[in-house]
Amino acid sequence: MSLALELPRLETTLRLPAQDERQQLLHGLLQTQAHIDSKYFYDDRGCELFTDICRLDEYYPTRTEAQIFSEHRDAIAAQLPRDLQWIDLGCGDCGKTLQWLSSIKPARVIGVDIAGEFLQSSMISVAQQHPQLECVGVVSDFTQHLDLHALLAEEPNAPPVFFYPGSSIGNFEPRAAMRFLRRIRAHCGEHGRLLIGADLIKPRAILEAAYDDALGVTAAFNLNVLEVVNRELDADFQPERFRHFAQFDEAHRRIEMHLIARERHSVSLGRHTRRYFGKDEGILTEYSHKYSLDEFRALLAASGLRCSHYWTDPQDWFGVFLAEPL
Ligand code: AVI
Repeated sequence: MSLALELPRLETTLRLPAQDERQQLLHGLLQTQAHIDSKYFYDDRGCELFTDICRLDEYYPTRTEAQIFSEHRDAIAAQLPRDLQWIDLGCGDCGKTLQWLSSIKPARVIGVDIAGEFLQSSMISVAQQHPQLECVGVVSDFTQHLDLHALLAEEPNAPPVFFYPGSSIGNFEPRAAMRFLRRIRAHCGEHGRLLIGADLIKPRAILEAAYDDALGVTAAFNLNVLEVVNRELDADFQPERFRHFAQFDEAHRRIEMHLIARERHSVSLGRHTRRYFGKDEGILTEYSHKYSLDEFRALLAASGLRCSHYWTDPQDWFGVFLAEPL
């Protein structure tokens, strides 16, 4: 008898060739308002730093969402369809999914993430802990292209439940968030559901501290993106010539993260391109939108989804929303 575990199935649906990705990154850096897509935060070092952020006193979203999940897990699970396919969008180490499996008893788990090697090891770990469960990994930049129709159709009697925790939806601008939610909606059929976490609006001081912590972990996370760009574009950013800046923009109801040039200087962005930065000129690296309960339900409705239930913490700092097709 063999005790070897069969490797979980892994599919790759990355669309853009690396060269096009680099062109987009370069294009963003050459705009008047230079910007870097926040997906570039998450190299190995960036993932480690993000894990550290999630443990900071000031960064309340992770632990507040975890409290909501642990307090209401059974009530949430009771609202989900039976024999579901659980799709964890941006599953990372699948740590959050693992906490749900005994309550939801899915027919199968599909982990979706952009980081292929990491995804494979996460799916192996889920399969080891739940040997009877079918596990599929999908390597995908799902924020740009989400097409799981063929995969989900393999189990026509198992409704999909999309799991998108952590308030990652806040990293989209509202119109892009709506487009993304509509793509999820298009996979739901009649019985599919979306379980999603969103960070809620709260006093500025609490928001700004969460994105500019006293230990400087968020600053290190933000500056690390320059190391990623250096590798991607063969550029020569010197992170010490920039400083981290995070501010709540009241009008757009979002935290904006920037890297601000400490002095006037130029950076080579590969062999043929230079970009000049004036003193105090910034590179936009992230938006993190905050919603009221009503605003988030309205966003779901505008995306073709009805919020059937929601759960919050006692301070209404974070919301977990269960949505179904309208
Ligand atoms: C991943 N995302 C939900 C985080 C956020 O809060 O917007 C990323 C982050 N950026 C700085 N701190 C955390």
